[in-house]
This record gives sequence, structure tokens and C-alpha cells, in this order.
Amino acid sequence: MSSFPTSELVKFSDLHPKPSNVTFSYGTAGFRTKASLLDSVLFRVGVLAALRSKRLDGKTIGVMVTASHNPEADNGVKLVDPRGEMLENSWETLATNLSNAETTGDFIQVVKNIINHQKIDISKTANVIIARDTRPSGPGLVAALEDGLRAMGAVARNEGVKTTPILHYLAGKKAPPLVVDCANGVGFFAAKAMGEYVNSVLPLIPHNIAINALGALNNACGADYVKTSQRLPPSLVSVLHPGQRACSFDGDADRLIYFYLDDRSQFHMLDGDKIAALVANFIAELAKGAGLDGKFEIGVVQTAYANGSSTKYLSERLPVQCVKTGVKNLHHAAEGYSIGVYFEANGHGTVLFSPSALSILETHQPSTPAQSTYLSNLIALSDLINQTVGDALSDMLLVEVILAHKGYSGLEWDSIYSDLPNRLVKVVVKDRNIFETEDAERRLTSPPGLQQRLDDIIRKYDGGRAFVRPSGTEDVVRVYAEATLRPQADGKSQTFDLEIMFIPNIFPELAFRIAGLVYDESGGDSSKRPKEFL
Ligand code: G16
Repeated sequence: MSSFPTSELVKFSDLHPKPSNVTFSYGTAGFRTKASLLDSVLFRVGVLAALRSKRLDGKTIGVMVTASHNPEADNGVKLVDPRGEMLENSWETLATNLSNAETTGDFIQVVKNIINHQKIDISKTANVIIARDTRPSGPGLVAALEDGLRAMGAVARNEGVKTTPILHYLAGKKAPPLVVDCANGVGFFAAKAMGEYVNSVLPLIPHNIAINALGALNNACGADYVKTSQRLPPSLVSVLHPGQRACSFDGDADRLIYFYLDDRSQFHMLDGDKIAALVANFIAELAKGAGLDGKFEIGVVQTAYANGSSTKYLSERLPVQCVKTGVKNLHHAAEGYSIGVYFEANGHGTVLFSPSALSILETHQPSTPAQSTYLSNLIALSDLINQTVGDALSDMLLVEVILAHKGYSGLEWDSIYSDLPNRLVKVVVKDRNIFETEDAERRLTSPPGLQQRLDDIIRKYDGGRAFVRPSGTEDVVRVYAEATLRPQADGKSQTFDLEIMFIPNIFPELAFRIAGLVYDESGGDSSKRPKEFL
């Protein structure tokens, strides 16, 4: 908004005239009186909340519609400052003046006076978050409040029915800054553009932004580096501090991997599997809360690369399907569910809402205010998600929204389940086309007899699982292996330091044994055999 919105204010103010012979006062806890008298007050509080936010450089102002312990026929409204505190005293007087302006003309004049005296830059974007209690007069008064916000062009977020302390908490909440590894690629442009919209609530700190430096793209950074090396990009070592979340895009920003350092500065990765678990759980929770349990099927699609712990965790809760690598395969399978959540472990994925699921969301009649809030959150998620394809930016917002709703840090998200130690290895072979697979790439059918020999190795590892498949994008064969423990090759039992055991990097053995076998069986030159292959 660049200029004073006279016509909007006049238009909306006329819809919410002040009742004559009433004097309002912003008292102990805001305005509070008979609900039937409050329509104009709520409209004007909407205008004032927008002015307060503009005065504070667009920081989020809270508005709570409640009369607390008063009889049900009363209602009220109070403003909450950006740190979740009560409105600053001097503004209480402004609120009282504004509410008592008799006519639309008087009201416009008081608004202008406030702008002048408070030196408010009207061009700033105002951010306001609103909530109400369960009083029957609440929805009508919130509608009046929203008219005030609309007249001022404020960005409003209606949290529906919430307790007063939750509204204070939400108003004071700002996500901690998120470090974004842009892989020195095009994702930087998108992150920069998005930052202009979200920085006031989710500050983004882009790193690895050398888009013009030759050789920098995906080099020791980006989602693939983090996922395959299971470590922090070296460029972020001096950037990230314990507890802070970070995420990596890949070179074209369609993959997303999260990570954080714990309080001992140990690296922890939150990959596509962890994203799928977070998202699928949240969607199931919203659907249940909205009273839609059993109305549609929520399913998850993974590939053979999904960590065994994630598959176990998810399949105890929802239908889970395994398909061949490639988002095209996952996307197709996800279309079979009402809400299909698909993510490859490498961080590539999204959520699909079928047309019938969307029409259920549109037509469903919630039977309680709480159900209505869950429903509107689920509808908002369907808007937030880029359903055409996995999108690192949209997925990042999705993750952040869920973490904010759940009040989760990286650590709490991570503890949904513990990854099995795992390793992904590339094997350069003479001809990768001799490798053919079945069972969603989990077993080899060619070269003949090789799968049998792999099985002989895998069974020596507790909870061992491994597979070999030719890449569809690089001239290599990929080997994935995971296991519960790290037994010695002779099968003798071993004692483990539990903490060490769950650091994934400690687990190269099964993967390197299989890689060695694949290399030898496909005619690899023994003089060039990588020394880590067993
Ligand atoms: C592409 C596909 C992904 C696939 C990845 C690796 O990713 O879109 O679905 O997981 O290649 O495939 P492969 O293991 O066959 O080489 P991107 O990000 O490179 O487009």
C-alpha cells in the first residue's frame, strides 16, 4: 500500500457505523462489553492493528477476540504486541479515540492524526494474526475485524478458535533463522525472492550463492553432497551453530535435505524420508482433527532407498508403497491415493491432493470450532504445496510450517525415528546395462547369479538390506546398504558403543563389500579398483 486508502476506509467504515450514545474504552484487557455493540469497534481495531504493525516495520500484531470470564453475551477484543506482550500503553489511548469517532469522517480524521503523530510509513506491509474464543458472537466480530484489515491492505492470518495465551504465543513467535545452502545454483534466485515475503516470519540466510563461479555448482555443497556424504558442506562449518536448522537445495532446486548440529556439534541429517514422515503424520493429524477420519485414504510412496526405519515407522501408521526410482514413478503411484505423500530419500518429492479429496475439503461441514481450524489448516496446506512436482522452496515452507505448528526443533523432528546406519556407493563399471532389476529395483535379475551372491553377504549383517541398480542419470551402478548392527564379516558378535553405532558414516562395510563384488563381477580393471571396496 503506497498511499492513504481513503476510499477503502470510507467504504468499509460505512458498513460498520458506530452506535450512538455509547462511549467505548480500551480498558484493563482491551475493549469489553455487550457483543451486540462491538461491530464498529472490531472494524476499527482491525485498522489500528494494521497501523501498529506498519509503525513497527511490519512486525506481527496479534488480535484476540474474547471477553474471557465475562458472560457469554459479552465479547471483547485486545491487541498483542510483536513479542507476545500486551499493547503498549500509549496506543491504548489511540484505540479509545479511534473507537469513539462518531462518524466515518471523524474516524478518517483520527486515523490520519495517528499516522502523522506516530510517523507511520503507510507503504509498509502490515502483518496481523487473529484468533477468537468459542463465543457465538465471535465469527461476526472477526468478520468486522477482517474488514478493517482488508481496508488497510494488511496481511492477515486467521488462526480460528484459540486460547488467549496461544494467540500471545503465536504473535510472539518468529521462526529462528534458517540457513539455506543454495548449491551455488539457481535456487539462490528463488530463495532471495522468497525471502522478501517470508523474512519477517522466517528469516532465510542463503549460503553457497556463487552462481557465476565456474565449477562451484553442487561442488562440496547442495542436497546430493549432504545426502551421499552425510556431512555438513565445508562452507557451512563456521556458519552453523548448535541447534540451528539448515537445508540444502540441489542444482535446480527440486530436492531438499535438512540438517542440524546437536549441542555437541554433531551433524544430523533430515532427508526425504524424514520429510515424508513429518508431512504424512501432520496431514493425517489434520484430517483426523477435522473429522475426516476414514473419508479418504492418505498414503506414502517411497523407493528402495528409503531407510528401513522410515518404512517401518510409516507403515505402522499409513499405507506405504515402494516403487522404482524416479519422481515420475512416485508421482504416478501417489495419484492412487486421496492424499499421496511421496518423497525419495534424496529429498525429491511433494504431496498430491486428488480432485475428490479437494472437493471433500471444500464441502465438509466441521461440527466444532476445533474441527473448523483443522480443516482450514489442511486446506491451507493444499495451497502451499507445489503439487506439480517436488519443489525445494515449497517443501521448505511446508516443513517450516509444520515445525512451527508442532513447536519442533530439528532435534524433535529427528527423533520421530532413528535412521538405520546406511551407505550409498557409486560403482563405475564397463557396462551398466548388464544390470537388470525386479521388485521395485530391490533385486537383480542380471547378471545371472549375482543376486544370490549378494544375499550370501547381506545375511551376515543383522537387519542387513542392500540392493544394486544401474543409475538412470549417471554412468554408474549404485549400491545402497543398511543394517542394524555392524557385525564382523565372520559373523562373530561384537560389542558396540551405541552412540558411535548411530553415526551413519561408521557404516561403510556392507556397502563396500557389495560394491567390490559388483566391480569384480562386471569385469572391473583390478589396477583401478577403488581401495575402499572390500
Ligand atoms: C533425478 C530424478 C530423481 C532420481 C535421481 C537419481 O533427479 O528426478 O527421481 O532419484 O535423478 O536417479 P538415478 O539414481 O537413476 O541416477 P534430479 O534431481 O537429478 O533431477
